[in-house]
Formats: sequence, C-alpha cells, structure tokens
Amino acid sequence: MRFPENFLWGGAVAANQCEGAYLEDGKGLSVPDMLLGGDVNTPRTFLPQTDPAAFYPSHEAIDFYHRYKEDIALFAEMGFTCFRLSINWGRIFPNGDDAEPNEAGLAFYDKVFDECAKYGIEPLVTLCHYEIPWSIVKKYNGFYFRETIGLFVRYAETVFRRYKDKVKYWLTFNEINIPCMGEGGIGNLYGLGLMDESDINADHRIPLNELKSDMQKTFTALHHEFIASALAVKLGHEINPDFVIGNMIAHVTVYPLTPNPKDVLAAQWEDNFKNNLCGDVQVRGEYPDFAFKFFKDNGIDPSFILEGDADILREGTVDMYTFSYYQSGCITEDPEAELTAGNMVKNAKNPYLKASDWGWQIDPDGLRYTLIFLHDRYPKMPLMVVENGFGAFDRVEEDGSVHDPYRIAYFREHIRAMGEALEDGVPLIGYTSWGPIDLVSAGTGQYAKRYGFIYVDRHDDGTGDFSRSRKDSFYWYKKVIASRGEDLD
Ligand code: BGP
Repeated sequence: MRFPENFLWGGAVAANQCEGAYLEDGKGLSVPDMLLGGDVNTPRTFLPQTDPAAFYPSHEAIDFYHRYKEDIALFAEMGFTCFRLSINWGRIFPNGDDAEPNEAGLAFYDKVFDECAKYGIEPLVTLCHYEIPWSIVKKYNGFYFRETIGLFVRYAETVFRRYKDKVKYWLTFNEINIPCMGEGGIGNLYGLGLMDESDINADHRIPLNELKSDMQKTFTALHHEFIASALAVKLGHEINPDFVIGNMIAHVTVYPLTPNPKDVLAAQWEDNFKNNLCGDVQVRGEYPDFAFKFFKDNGIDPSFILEGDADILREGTVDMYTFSYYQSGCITEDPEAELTAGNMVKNAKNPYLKASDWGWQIDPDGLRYTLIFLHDRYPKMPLMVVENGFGAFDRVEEDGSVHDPYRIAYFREHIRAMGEALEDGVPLIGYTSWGPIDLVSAGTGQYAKRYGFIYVDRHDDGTGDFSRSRKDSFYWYKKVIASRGEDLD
C-alpha cells in the first residue's frame, strides 16, 4: 500500500525534552525544569527550588538548542517532510506576564524554522507541550486562574504573527486530556500547571504521584485551557487563514477485558471520559452531555463556564484532530484483575498483547481501530498521528552501531496499521513518530528510555558527549519514507 503523495512523514519532539539551555538567552523556568528524574518503578520528583546539586534532565536535555542544524540535517537525510516541535513558552515570555516578548527567544525559532525550510520540511508547532512558565504556576496557579487564558492568547498571538509565513501547521496544547487520565497531581502539573499551594511552596522533594489534586480545580483549569485553545484557534485564522490548527489528545485506546456488559459499559465510560471529553469540546465546540453527568456525580460545580464561553468554544473548533498513540489497555470491574506495569496509565493487562520494558502494551491493530473510531466520531475531520514510538534500552556495539530490530518491528506494524486505515477510508494526513532522536522521557525523566532513530550519547548519570549516530532503524525509516510506506521490510 502506498501512502498518499502529500502525506506528511516525520518525527516529533518537545522543547523541554530536547532543547536544554534552560536559562539561556533570557529563558525563564518552566514546569519541566523543576522535575528530577525517576525510572519505571520510581516516580519523578518535584522540587520547587532549583537544587544546584541535583540532576535535572531538562536543563541540558540533548542540547538541541545548540545542535538543531545537525539534527534537522539528519531528519532531512531520513526524508522527513514534517517536523513536530514545540515552542518553549518561557523562551518567549520568561515570566508568562512580561510586558514584551523576549527577542532572543523569538530569534531562536526563526533560525530553526529557516533550517527546516532549507530542506522543505514543514514544521508542525505545539504551542504548549507541558512548558507552562513556572512563574505562571506560582502567581496564577497555572490555568486555574482565568488570567492565564489571556497570557496564553498573547503568547499565541506573538508567535502566530512572528512566524505566520514560516509555519502553517499548529497544535494548541499537547495531550490536553492528560488531567482526565486519572493520575491526579501528575496530570495536573504537566497539563495545567495546577498545584496545591502547599506543594508549590514545599521545601522538600515530592514524588509526582503524591502531588495533591482537587477535582473542582482540575476541571476549572481544564475549562480555561479549552477557552484559551479556542481563542487561539480563532485568532490564528484571523492572522493567517491558511493556518491549519489542531488539538492533540493522548489517546489510550481501551477495550473491555471481558464480554461482561459491566466491563463493556465501564470501557465505554473510560473512553468517553479519558479520550472523548476533550476531543468533543475541541472538535464539536461544546461539552458532551456525559461531562455534565460526571460533574454532577462528582460534586463539581460547573459555574466556571461563564456566559459567552459557549460561543468561544463554538467559534474556536480545530481544523484537524491529532493524537498520540502508544498503547491500549483493558477495563474491567474486577478489582482482582492484573494491571499493566509502568508508571503513567495503569489498566488491566491484555492477555493477547506484549509490553515494552516500561509496561506499555504494544497494539498496532489498536491504532487502526482508533483511526476508524475517530473517523466515525468526527466525520470529515483530518486526522494525524503526531506521536507513536517505542521506548527501549539500546546497546551500543563496539563499532558504535545500534541494532534495534525491536523498534523497527514496532514501527513496521504501526505503519502497516495506518496503511490499512487509509484503505478503510480514514482521512489520515500525516505521521510524526515520537522522538526520532533520543531525548528525555517525560514520564520518567530518563535518557535510558530511548525512542530515537538517532542515538544520542547522553546518560542518566549526566555523562556523555551528546554526539549523534544513526541506529539501524534510521536507515529503515528512510526507506519507508522513500517508498511512501510501501517497503516495510
Ligand atoms: C507523551 C508526551 C511526550 C512523550 C511521550 C512518551 O505522553 O506527549 O512528551 O514523552 O508521551 O512518553 P515517555 O517520555 O514518558 O516515555
């Protein structure tokens, strides 16, 4: 099966996971800069004061800030036609509410986009990939205060105007549904920059799974993000009618563990709440009915929805639905069911699937299923898979090569599944694999959890010279792109 000629092929990164240079050229601290590393069994920890003795993975990350030319050249060598990256909000407005944007930060992304243009690579830019300025967390409690909507829209307007002739494809918030994932404080901190005041001001390390969370605040802040996103979409279209602006959902596909109707209903609920609530608001421009039932059942007062908000949501619907897809999980009412390992999303284990070393269940057919499902739910809406990949331990051979057949196998089956979905009639317009170059893991803060086609010599103990080299999968993905998805061997 050949993918369409104009299909966007590429890879995706986030500023905080690759740039480093965390205080360079006027950048302010952002949420990920406050997080220390963990591993599959140890949650990352949060520490509000920067501890000079501690190792913060985002502070240097993979030094993309100084090596973007080399990295983009490698992407071009693989044949990328699209590169998804985020702008680090704190490079543009270091405190979030500064009077003027930081010119040095703006100039950096000019250089990055110009470099992409040199190779005919279309940038796909996420406005906020967990990179909420730390000052916004302290002053406005992330998106909990309504003021943050205005701060975000001003930031969006600044970059839309600045790059209006360089960037056509935009996403507002990465994985906006993370706060619905049921991970309490983790989802809130990453997604909304929302924290309990006592946690913000703590003077000790707090494991992320122990951050406090409050449903009323969570759904207030999430509503503010919806409004911020909708206002940005509307404004973007005014600035350049050719902009294509999407949402971005962390799609964890769910199945009932058994045919027990109770499991089937529970899975449907889970899917609605975790995946579809945010998607519906951003694609259809209004809250689905089940959201209000959820608010009622959980004592959430929806008075955060102000008069006029319904119009804003309706006028700011997205042009494309994009999502990350890594895994699926099973839902059951049975409290004894075995859960998947790993540290973010925990569902019941699917007996038919294998999992990565981090417990993420590998399910390529689930990607086809998801694409068909989304096309049914949002007919005519262009879809794009903007994250998908396999985090694994890699071994460097003596001659410097990295043989990663497990990664190739993962991608082969997922790309095949997308081809099948295209044949099913799904309007899939592009694919950016997660972490085409090794970077810092968001979930664990590890370097050892490697996703790349490109190896980066950097390790969890802070050693390594940041040099880049091509893994076997590099040559494989290059061949796949050159053959438009036909040659998957
Ligand atoms: C998504 C995030 C990415 C990325 C990816 C892989 O949820 O949008 O930022 O990190 O997951 O997760 P991890 O890095 O935890 O392996």
